[in-house]
Amino acid sequence: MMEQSFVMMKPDVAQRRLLGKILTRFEEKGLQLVAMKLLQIDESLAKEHYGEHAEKPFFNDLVSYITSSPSLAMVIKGDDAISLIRKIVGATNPKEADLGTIRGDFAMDMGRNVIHASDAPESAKREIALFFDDDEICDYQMVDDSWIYE
Ligand code: DGI
Repeated sequence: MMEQSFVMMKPDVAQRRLLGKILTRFEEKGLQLVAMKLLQIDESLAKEHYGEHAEKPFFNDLVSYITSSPSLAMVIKGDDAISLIRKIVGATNPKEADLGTIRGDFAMDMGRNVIHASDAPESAKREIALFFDDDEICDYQMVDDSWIYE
């Protein structure tokens, strides 16, 4: 099923000049970028995005990490994109993430795990709406679709 997922490269990625390298992983897989925005996330947006973790001991550190420098927010589309992107991203703890995944290859610590990706259709919908207006999401055909999908 065609799905859209919310994906966000966290502040360490721009700082470490890895934005292009990580974006390439999604493009090379055959996924389609339909929205993208570099933004400095403020405290209220960070707290809303990570609201489910408000009571966790790491919450304040998570909010200060996410607000520390610009992040790259994206909407990425493809067949079964939500679970597929979670596989490409790897486990939350980079030390447990398989090599070959983004977190497995580019990160060391849970508190610097470089990327966020929606974990379910409901969270994708909520997160996309939090970061993008409807008219910021592009609807367009890729010329290589028939070479990516059978
Ligand atoms: O969906 P994920 O980002 O893989 O994981 P999540 O929704 O459970 O947690 C959101 C973020 O919060 C995660 O990317 C890193 C941080 N986090 C989660 N569990 C811990 C944590 N940070 C620390 N320091 N310790 C944790 O146990």
